[in-house]
Amino acid sequence: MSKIITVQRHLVESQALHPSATGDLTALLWDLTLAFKVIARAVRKAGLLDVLGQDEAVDSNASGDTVMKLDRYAQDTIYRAMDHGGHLCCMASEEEQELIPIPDKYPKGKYALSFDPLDGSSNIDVNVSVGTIFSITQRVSPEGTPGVDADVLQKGRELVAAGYVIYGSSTMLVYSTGQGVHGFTLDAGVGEFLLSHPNIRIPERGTIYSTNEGNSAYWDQATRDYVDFVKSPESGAYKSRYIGSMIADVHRTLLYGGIFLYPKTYRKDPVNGECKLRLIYEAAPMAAIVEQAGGIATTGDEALLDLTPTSLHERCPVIMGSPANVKEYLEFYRGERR
Ligand code: FBP
Repeated sequence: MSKIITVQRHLVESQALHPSATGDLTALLWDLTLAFKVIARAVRKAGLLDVLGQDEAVDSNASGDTVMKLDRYAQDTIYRAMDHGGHLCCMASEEEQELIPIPDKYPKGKYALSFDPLDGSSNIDVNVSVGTIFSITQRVSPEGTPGVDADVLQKGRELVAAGYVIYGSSTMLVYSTGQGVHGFTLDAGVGEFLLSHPNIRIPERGTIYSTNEGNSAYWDQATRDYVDFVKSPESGAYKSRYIGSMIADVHRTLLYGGIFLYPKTYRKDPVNGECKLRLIYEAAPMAAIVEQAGGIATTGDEALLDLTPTSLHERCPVIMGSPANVKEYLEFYRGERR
């Protein structure tokens, strides 16, 4: 019989590989998994509980997006699970304009937590997979003091941990602390995340491309040429798959291979263009997972993990997936192919 490895056991065993580890990061991630279980239960019962639909209490979030009740529930659940453990100096959420301080009554820890409480919120009411994305940085501000923006505004290469939870046909936690990417499936009966996908490696090449082609008229010419190429007989049999939840589209790309693109569009600003996905809450953590699994994550011009955010709600172009597919895209992007 195969070993039953809970995420807690995996965290402790991974920690043992770091002689200097104090157990703080392990305890932080441990606390987070409780929040994920509570959110998973609410998502499972979303149709029965009064958590579907728009949150009348709050009109829109930091980025002007409609806030759904389940977003708010997920936000509050993570905040309440993480504010008192003494591991964090601050938090940052896609749903909050400003940095979230740790209450005065609680100790300030050495890490900062950034998260998108419920990614894919436009899919909540139609029972399509949604998820929570998180990343952790080591603070740069003085020990014991309240955290500041700089603790969160760090390039993706500085992340000490990143991951996501997908609330789909099953609930799965996928995370990395820099020692590979590992997937755990929630056994609701036992109430434990059990190791089901150890050491995930993205396939070298895949035949699935994932993007919102509804935006294609507003893409740069190179991106349009690339997508025309993957749709052409010359490229062989590519399939188009787009769920509209980054977490679900990237999770599929991680397991099946292929490419996920949310490039810049030149709709609102024909000169500079605009981006949809957020660097801190969506792009950097997913890029950390994809790169750790052997894939490539880029803006087209540079690696996503080399971007240093200058504001909490900064957005960026996102192209990530299997190395062969992303390299092919970059050949078009750099004008080496048409
Ligand atoms: P939220 O985090 O507000 O849900 O927005 C992000 C997102 O839903 C991504 O998950 C997804 O990839 C993208 O927006 C879908 O955008 P579009 O509807 O323009 O295709």
